[in-house]
Amino acid sequence: MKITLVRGDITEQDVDAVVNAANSSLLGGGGVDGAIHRKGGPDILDGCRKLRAAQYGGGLPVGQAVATTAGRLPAEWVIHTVGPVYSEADDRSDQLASCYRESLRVADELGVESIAFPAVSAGIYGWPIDDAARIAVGTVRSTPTKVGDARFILFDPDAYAAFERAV
Ligand code: AR6
Repeated sequence: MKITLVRGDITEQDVDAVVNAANSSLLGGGGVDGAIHRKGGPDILDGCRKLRAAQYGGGLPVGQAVATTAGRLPAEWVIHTVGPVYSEADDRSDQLASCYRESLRVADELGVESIAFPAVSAGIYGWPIDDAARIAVGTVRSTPTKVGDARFILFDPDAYAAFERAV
């Protein structure tokens, strides 16, 4: 698998699937989630509502991933995953790693060749960026998948630098 780091906005990536750093409600929020719903338009929220009604009445659990279509985004699919809120007292690294593993599992089910990830949990959910980057890169590298092209899309220079160190 080829792993690439990109400075930029995940909503502009021309890949088969973009990963959304969502919350359990799947009904939108700030950060990456807000940007994806704003740019992608109402089809994405429609898909999320249907998933809630059909399968996830109680919300999507932390560490899991599900897909909807991508509306007006250049991508074909949005894979929504719910990162853990960072806690100093409680090591939630396995849950964060699971976000990347489960996103790749869903990508394989969809036959996705290229995927773009944000730094899940590293914004509003407060995960320290170096640790978030290490878990992200390590998990994507070590997960068996048919996805051949994985990109990490880093919004700010600090995040980009942390991912460079992790790679
Ligand atoms: N493209 C790429 N990266 C971005 C973009 C963008 N357009 N916007 C922000 N980032 P966050 P989380 C970076 O907060 O920590 C939402 O309300 C950002 O700088 O989007 O998992 C959800 O609904 C940071 O490095 O996700 C949840 O409630 C990284 O993406 C909650 O936030 C992730 O930041 C999830 O929080």
